[in-house]
Amino acid sequence: MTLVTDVRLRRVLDSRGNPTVEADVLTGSGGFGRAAAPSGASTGEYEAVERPASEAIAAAREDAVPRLVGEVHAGNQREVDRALHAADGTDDFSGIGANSAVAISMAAAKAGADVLGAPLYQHLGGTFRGENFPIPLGNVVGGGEHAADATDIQEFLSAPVGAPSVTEAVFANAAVHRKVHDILADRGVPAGKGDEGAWAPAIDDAEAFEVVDEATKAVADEVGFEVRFGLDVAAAEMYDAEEGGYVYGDRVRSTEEQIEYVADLVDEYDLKYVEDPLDEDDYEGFAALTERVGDRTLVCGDDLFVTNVDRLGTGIQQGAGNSILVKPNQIGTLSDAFDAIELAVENRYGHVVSHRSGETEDATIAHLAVATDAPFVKTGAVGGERTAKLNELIRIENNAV
Ligand code: 2PG
Ligand code: MG
Repeated sequence: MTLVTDVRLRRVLDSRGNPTVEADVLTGSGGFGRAAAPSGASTGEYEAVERPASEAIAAAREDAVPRLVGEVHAGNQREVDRALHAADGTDDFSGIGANSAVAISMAAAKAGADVLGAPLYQHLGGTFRGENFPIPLGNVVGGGEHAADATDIQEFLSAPVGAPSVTEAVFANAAVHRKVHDILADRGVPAGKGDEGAWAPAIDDAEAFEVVDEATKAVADEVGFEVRFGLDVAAAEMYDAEEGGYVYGDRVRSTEEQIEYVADLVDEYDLKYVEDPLDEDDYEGFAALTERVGDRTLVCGDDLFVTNVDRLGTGIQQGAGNSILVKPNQIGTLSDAFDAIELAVENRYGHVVSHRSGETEDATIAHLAVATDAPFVKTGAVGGERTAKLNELIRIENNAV
C-alpha cells in the first residue's frame, strides 16, 4: 500500500533566503508526503554534511531515487532510511547530502502516515506515545552566529516550565518575547531580530541576563505559572585554542573559568537549561559542569552530540551532559534520530527536539517531539517558520491534525 511510486525534489527558499531541498514522496493508494530540509549557521563540526541544494538534488536523483521508487515502502521508515544510506555510500551523507536525505526521510514518513490516515505523530510514535506534551523553549534574545553586534551567547530561551498546556506555553513565550522588546525600549535600546526571530540588541550578555530575567518574571506573574529561562551558549563558536579559551568580546575565559561562569549563572538566574556550554570536543568539561549543576538544570549537548549515537555513547560513558539536542538534519534520517533518542531515554538523558536557524514551514519536528515524548522542543517564539511548528503543536494538543 505504501510502495513508493515517485520521489520529486526541488529547490525552495528557507527563512534566510537560501535555497534548500524539498522532497515529495508519492505512494500507491494515493499517499503523499512533502518535507523540506532546514539548515544551520552554528553547525557542529561532526554533523552530517549538507551539500549545496542543487548538487544534493542532482546526486539524490541519480543515486537515491532509483533505490526508492518501486523498491521500498514509505510506511516502513527503517527500509526507506536504509535505502538512503545505501544510496549515499558514505558515513556522513556527503554523497547525496544530508539535506536531500532528511527531506526524503521526513517526506516518506508523512506519506506513510497519509496512507494510514493517521496523524504523523501517531505514525511515528504509535498508539502508546507519551501523554506529556513538550515544553517549547522560545528564543527571545540572541546573537552569536545568528546576529551580528549582539550578545556573545547565542540564545536566551524562555522556558515556561509550569504551563498547564502547550497552548499556554506557546503564548507565554510570545509574551516574554514582547516583554523583552518593551524593556529594551524603556532602556532606549533599539533592537532588530536575528535569524530565529529573537531580539538582537547591541547589549552585552550581562544586560541580556537582566532583561530576560525581568521579562520572564513579569510574564510569570501575569500568566500565573512558572516561567524560567535557559541558554544556548553555542560555545564551540567562541572557543579558540590559540586564544586559550572562550572569546567574549575582548575577554577570554579559560575552560575552568567557563565552567565556573556557567555554574554561577545557573545559580544566579535559576537557569532551567544550558545548551553547549563548552566546546564540541570537550566531553571532560561537559562532565565537570554536569557534576556541578546537573541535578538542577539540563546540560544539553548539541554540537557535542550532533544527534549521533556514537558521540552520545561517549558522552554517556563520561557523564558529559544530561540531555541531547535532536536535529534530524544533523544525522540525515528520522531512523538515526530515533536511535539517538532511544539511547538517550535508556540512559536517562533528556531529549530536546530542535529546529535550525534556517527553517521552512515544515512542521515535522513538532510531530517528532510529541511522538517521542520529548520533555522540551526548541523552535523559536515568533516568525512564520517558527510559528509553523508552534501552531502545529497547538493543533496536535487540540486533536486537530
Ligand atoms: C542551535 C541551532 C538552533 P543552528 O545552535 O541550536 O537554534 O542553531 O541551526 O544555527 O545550528
Ligand atoms: Mg545549539
